[in-house]
Amino acid sequence: MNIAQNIAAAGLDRILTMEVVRVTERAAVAAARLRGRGDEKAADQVAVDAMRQELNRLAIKGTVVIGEGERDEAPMLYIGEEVGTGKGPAVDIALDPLEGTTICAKNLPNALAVIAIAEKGSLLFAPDVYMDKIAIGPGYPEDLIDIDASPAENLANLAKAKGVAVSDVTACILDRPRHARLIEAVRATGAAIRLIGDGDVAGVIHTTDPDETGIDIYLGTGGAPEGVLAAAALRCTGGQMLGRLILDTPEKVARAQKMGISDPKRIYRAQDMARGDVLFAATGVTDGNLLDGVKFGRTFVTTHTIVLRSSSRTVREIKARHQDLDKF
Ligand code: VTB
Repeated sequence: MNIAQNIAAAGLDRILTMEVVRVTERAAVAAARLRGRGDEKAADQVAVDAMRQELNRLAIKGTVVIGEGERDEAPMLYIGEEVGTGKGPAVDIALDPLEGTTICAKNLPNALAVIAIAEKGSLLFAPDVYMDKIAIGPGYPEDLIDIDASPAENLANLAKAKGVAVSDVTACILDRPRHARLIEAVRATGAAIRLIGDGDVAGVIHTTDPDETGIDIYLGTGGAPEGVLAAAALRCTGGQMLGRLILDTPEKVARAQKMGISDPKRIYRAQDMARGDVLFAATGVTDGNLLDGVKFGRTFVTTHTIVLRSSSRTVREIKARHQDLDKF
């Protein structure tokens, strides 16, 4: 085999791992210009435009499978949109140009520009419904978490495996009225909770580095598209995640069925939501626990990106100083 064949046999083109950084960088810079302006829609729109432009420069034959919405509701980066130059490997793409539009509008921590690229047919085609999620970082025995177990059981098992008291464990949960009982149950165990306003992709990723982020476990219900993005990241870093779509009306069951989901109660593991070789990149828009936000200097712009690849499990952090400001 020559080098090109070797690379092809190894899954996605290695060069893509580096190229993809520009896509999230560009979206993050665009969104960051509108940080703290109170206008979620405008921030999202500029991030979408920027991400799409940069994505269309990539040498891929890409199809958006998780995007801004259905074709009739999202003019750009809609589900099914073909992206890239069309000359290159056929890949599936899950993206969120601005994960945490409200966070960005309020200039709070952990807004991200996010993308996952996988071999064709290997990302879960998830409808835009809620997903029940539970996730922990790497280094724990398989099947330590159980989506049907009580929070007390999951927290006790996690604490035991980590070798600490339950009161030394921190759970990340979206601050929503629907989580009132979950929050109460977690607090009853003595564990701490980090409540987040939005951004559960970041919330799940934070479990992969508890020493840095202070978060051991993610619990609760968030968007299914965000679930697939988070699963893609976990496939690359290690860690465990379980997700179950909440298909609580016949209409949602039918929508899911149309997307190829025959078992509405199926529990997906990270490796079921993002199979095969997966690339994941996220650039910080606002400062966060793992990534710094975009910084606008007098003569350059600084971005901070994490790039992950499942086949090699390499975690790259790329801090870029952009001196050519015209490119944004
Ligand atoms: C989460 C969060 C997102 O949606 O998935 C959440 O990660 C779920 O929906 O940032 P609700 O807001 O209805 O709870 C976001 O907040 C926005 O996409």
